[in-house]
Amino acid sequence: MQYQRILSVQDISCVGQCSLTVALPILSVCGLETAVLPTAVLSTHTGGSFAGSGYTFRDLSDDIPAICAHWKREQIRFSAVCTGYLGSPRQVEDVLTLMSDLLLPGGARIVDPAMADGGRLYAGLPEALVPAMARLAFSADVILPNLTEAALLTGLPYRPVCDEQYARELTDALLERGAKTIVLTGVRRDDRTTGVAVRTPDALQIYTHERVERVCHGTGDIFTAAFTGAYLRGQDAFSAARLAADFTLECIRKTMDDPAHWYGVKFELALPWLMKRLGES
Ligand code: PXL
Repeated sequence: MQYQRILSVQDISCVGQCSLTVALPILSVCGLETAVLPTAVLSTHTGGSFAGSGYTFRDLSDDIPAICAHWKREQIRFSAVCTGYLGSPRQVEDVLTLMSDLLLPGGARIVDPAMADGGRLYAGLPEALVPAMARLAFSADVILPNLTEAALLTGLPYRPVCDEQYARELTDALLERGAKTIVLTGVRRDDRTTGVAVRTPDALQIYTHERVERVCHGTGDIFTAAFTGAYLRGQDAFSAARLAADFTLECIRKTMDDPAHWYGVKFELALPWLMKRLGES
């Protein structure tokens, strides 16, 4: 594998095992040099009991253009840009600009439109983020929406249970709007299983695996980081999605015995598993 430098663009939630604090270690384990562009610094993430708890939020939007201009002057370039939680339409515009300025020719644009779950936008995010995120998503090479985000990006109704038919409807609508490769998470055919659908114009493939009965924060970010690592190491999208789903499940398993650990998953304990699986592929 060629050594690659990639850029992860999302917030730092200082406590909460999500966004940059999970992406950086996971991408490093995957053998990728990972630069970061923090979009905001929060004391915690905004999910679960943290919503309405008085978390701090320092918006770093004013710093982003100057950071990117410095990199541009220094001819720092990236073989991929991977984005997650963004706080405003303005940040989305800045990400579109940095992708055209700082990506190497042929560089990958990987977008997790991390803005919603369970049928609702995350606490504190403006409605105007949705059309902005749609512009970013439909310019990307790979997008990784959950069901809520896919529904918001297409305007189709959100349904919490996703059979193959609904996965096809959502991904058809995403393809029509310009998506290229779609990795749709939360594809749940029954109560015991869940899975991930990988859709290209040519095919729809679904990987189904055991469903663990536990609400887990940050698992979308963990899935996206593991997918990105495996994909940039040369795995095809379906193999990378399968590996990322297995890794995410492993992270949840490592947390199951500790109900007090509600705000994230103990992904650190599963990093050796990830390294081993990557070594085998
Ligand atoms: O895990 C997604 C995420 C990332 N960043 C922040 C969040 C969330 C989800 O709630 O609040 C700040």
